Amino acid sequence: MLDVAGARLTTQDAAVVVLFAGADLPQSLVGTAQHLGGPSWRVPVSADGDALSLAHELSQLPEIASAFPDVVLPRQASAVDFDDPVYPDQWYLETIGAQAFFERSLGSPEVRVAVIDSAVDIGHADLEGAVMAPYDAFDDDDDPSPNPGEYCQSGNGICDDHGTAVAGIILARGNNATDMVGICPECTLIPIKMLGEGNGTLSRDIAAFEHAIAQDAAVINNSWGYTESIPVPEPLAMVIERAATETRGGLGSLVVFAAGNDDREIVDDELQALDFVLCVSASDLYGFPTNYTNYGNTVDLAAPSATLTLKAGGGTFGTFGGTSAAAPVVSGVAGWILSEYPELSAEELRMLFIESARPSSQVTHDPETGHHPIYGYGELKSEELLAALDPQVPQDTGSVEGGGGCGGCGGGLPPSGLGLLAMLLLRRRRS
Ligand SMILES: [Ca+2]
Ligand SMILES: [Ca+2]
Repeated sequence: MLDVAGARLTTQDAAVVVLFAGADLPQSLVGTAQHLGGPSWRVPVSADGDALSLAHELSQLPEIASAFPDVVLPRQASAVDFDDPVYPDQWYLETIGAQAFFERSLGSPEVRVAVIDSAVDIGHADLEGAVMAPYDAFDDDDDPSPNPGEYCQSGNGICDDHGTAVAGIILARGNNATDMVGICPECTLIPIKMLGEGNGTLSRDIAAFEHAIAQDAAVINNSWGYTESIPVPEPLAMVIERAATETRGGLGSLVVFAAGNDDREIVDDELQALDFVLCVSASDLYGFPTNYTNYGNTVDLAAPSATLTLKAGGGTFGTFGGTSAAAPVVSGVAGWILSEYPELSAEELRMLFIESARPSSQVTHDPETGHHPIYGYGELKSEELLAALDPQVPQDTGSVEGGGGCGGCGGGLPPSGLGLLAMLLLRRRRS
C-alpha cells in the first residue's frame, strides 16, 4: 500500500506514462516498456525499485507528460449495466442524469425513506428486502398493502396502486433481474398508508408523520395534498416541523411535497408552502411544463413526471404521472445524497436542491430571484447537484505538466458536509 494522491492504494510493480504529443519513447525505456496504445506506455519497476519512485523519476523526463504508479483501483462492474428488464425504458433516469449517481453507488440501506401515500404493495417482488416498519394509518394496522378492489384511481392491477408506484420510483431494487430500478435502489422504505377509500382525517395525517418520526426517516415523500386550497391545520404544521428537525439526531428529515395537479396557484398558507417543505412541480419527457402542475412562489424545483414504475400486484406500468410522479424523483435523489453524505441536515439538503437546480431553457426565470412559478429555481440535474456536493473534485486529466507525477490524479475523498455547508454559505440563494 502506498499513499498516492491522498488515498491508500495498492500498486503494481510498474508505472504508467503518457508522452507529450509528438514525443518518442525515451531510449532508456525501449525494450522494457509495454505499449498501451497512443502515447500511453506501461513501464515495469526494476529489481530494487518501487512504483512511486519510478513514476517520480519518469515524470522528470522531457518526453513524458504524465507518470503515475500502476495502482489497483477499487472498482466494480459499472452499476449502470442493470439487468432489470424495463430499466432501458425509464427515460426519466436519463433526464436527471441518474447514471452519474449509479456509477458511484446505489445508495445505502441506512437511509430510510418514508412514503406517506395510499397503500404500498410490500410484497412486490421489486421491493423485496426494502421494507421496514410498515404502517397503515388509514386502517390503523401494520399492513399498508392494498385491499384489493378498494380505492381504484386508475384501474391498474388490483387498484390502490398509487403508493406502490411512488415507492418504485424512489427505491425499486436494482440488478435483481426484476422489473425496474429505483433512483436509490438500496435505500430502505418505510411505507405508510394514509390515503384510502373515502376522505382522510387530520388525525390520520398526523399519525402518518408521527410514524415517520418514530422510525427516524431521513426523507418523507408526500405525493398528495388537499384537493382544495386550505390553510394547513396547525397540529399538522407542527408535526411536519418536528419531522424536519428532530429525526437523525437533530439533522432532520427532508419533507418533499408534490405541487399538485390542479393547474392552480399554490398560496402561502398551504402545505406545500411550509418553511421546511421542498415543493416539486412536474415537467414532461421533453422538459416542457406539464399542463396540470400547480404553480406559484412556493414551487422550489421541477422534476420529470416518472411515468414508468411499479404496479400494485406485480410488474410495472407506464401511465403513472402527475406531480405525484415527480416528487419521488426528488425523494430518491435525496435518499441517494444522504447515503453518500449522511451528515447533511435536512435544511442543507433542501437548500442544495434549490441552489443546484438548473434554470429551464423553456421559460424565462425572474432575473432578480432566479425563480419561475412553474419550474421554481429550475430542473433537477445530477451534474449540477454533484458539482455542488464535490466542488473540488479533480477535473479530467486534461492539462498535463511535466513536473509532478500525480497532477490531477483521482482518488480524492469526498468532502464532508461541513465543506458543503461552507460552500452553501458562500453561494446563498441566487439573487
Ligand atoms: Ca391495512
Ligand atoms: Ca429491479
